[in-house]
Amino acid sequence: MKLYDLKAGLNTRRVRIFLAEKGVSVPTIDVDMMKRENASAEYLAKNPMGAMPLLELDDGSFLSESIAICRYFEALHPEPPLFGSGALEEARVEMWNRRMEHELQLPIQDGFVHLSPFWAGRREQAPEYGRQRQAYALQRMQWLDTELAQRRYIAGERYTVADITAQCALLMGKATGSPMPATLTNLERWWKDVTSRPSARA
Ligand SMILES: N[C@@H](CCC(=O)N[C@@H](CS)C(=O)NCC(=O)O)C(=O)O
Repeated sequence: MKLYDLKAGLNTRRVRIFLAEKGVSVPTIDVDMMKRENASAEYLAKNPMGAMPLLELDDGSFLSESIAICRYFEALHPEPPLFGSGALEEARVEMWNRRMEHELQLPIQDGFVHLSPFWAGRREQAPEYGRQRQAYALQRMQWLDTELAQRRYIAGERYTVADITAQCALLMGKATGSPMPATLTNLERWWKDVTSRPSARA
C-alpha cells in the first residue's frame, strides 16, 4: 500500500491525522504540486481528478477522496471508532463531518483560492466571492463556538473524524486569511485540546 501525499494539503492532512489516531503507518510518496506532478499523464492515469490524497492498494488499484480513504481504514481498523459506533452516533458523526466540510472547510478554501496570489494564474479568481466566503467562515466559527459550549468535541464527548475535518480546516484558515478569533473561548478550548494530541503533528 502507498499513500500519495501533499504535506501542506488540507485533505491529505485529514488522512494523515486519521491514520495516526488509528496507529496505522502507510508509506507515503510526496507529490510535488509546484512541479505539477499531479497534472502529469502518469499521475492522472492513477487519479483522473489530479488530487491528493490517493491510496494505491497492493492489487494495483487506487482509492481517492480523503473520507473514502478514511472509511477504508476505519473498516480495516475499527478501534478507536472515529466514525462513531452504533446507528445514532454514526449518523451524528456523519452529520457533523458534513457540516464541518460544508460550513468551515469549503468557505475557508474558497477564501484562499479566490483571494490569494498563490492561486492567481492557477485558478480563476473572483475576489468578491472570496471575501463573502471568508465572512461566512467567520460567522460559522462563531456558531461553532456556541455549539462547543455544550460538549467537549464536535460530534459529542469523543474525538472523531468531524474534529479532524474541523481542525484541518481551521489550520488552513489561520494560514490563509480566515483565522479563528481569540474571543471564541469554547472554540479556543477545543482547539488546544485537539492540537495537543500527538496526531496533530502527522
Ligand atoms: N475531495 C478531495 C479533494 C482533494 C484535494 O483537493 N486535494 C488537494 C490537496 S489537499 C490537491 O490535491 N490539490 C491539487 C490541485 O488543486 O492541483 C478529497 O477530499 O480528497
